[in-house]
Amino acid sequence: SFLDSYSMNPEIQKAGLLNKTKIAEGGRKLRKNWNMSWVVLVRNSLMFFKDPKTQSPSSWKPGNSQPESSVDLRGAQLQWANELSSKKNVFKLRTVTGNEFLLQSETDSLIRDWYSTIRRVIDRLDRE
Ligand code: I3S
Repeated sequence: SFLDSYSMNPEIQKAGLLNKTKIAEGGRKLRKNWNMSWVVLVRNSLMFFKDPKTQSPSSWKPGNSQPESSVDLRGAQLQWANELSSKKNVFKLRTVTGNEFLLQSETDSLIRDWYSTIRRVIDRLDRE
């Protein structure tokens, strides 16, 4: 299962299910399309995988599954963005290349944990 590979992979700093939509690509605005995504933080990257619940269980093999997309956190900007959605608990992540994502959870503590974890990675990279 995903959790097995999570506990067996010491490079994974954090992983969990979040609601995600990409709202810009290279600075160009995109139409919102919210989907649940497995978000995995490994070193300096945030990786997005398809929600295993939307796949057949047999097709979900994290060891060999490719992320849908991956975000380099170096130079990224992070901010709470509740004004950008009718949903609660939304933050925006913007990469140096102008890709923008909204991430959201109904669970306050969970989204705050993600925010502060990503914040720490970005701040550490800024100091390097
Ligand atoms: O900010 P927007 O454009 O009002 O976002 C909503 C729309 O993208 C909507 O899709 P359609 O325009 O295809 O109907 C989505 O279903 C909503 O979820 C979006 O708003 P929220 O407030 O959920 O981010």
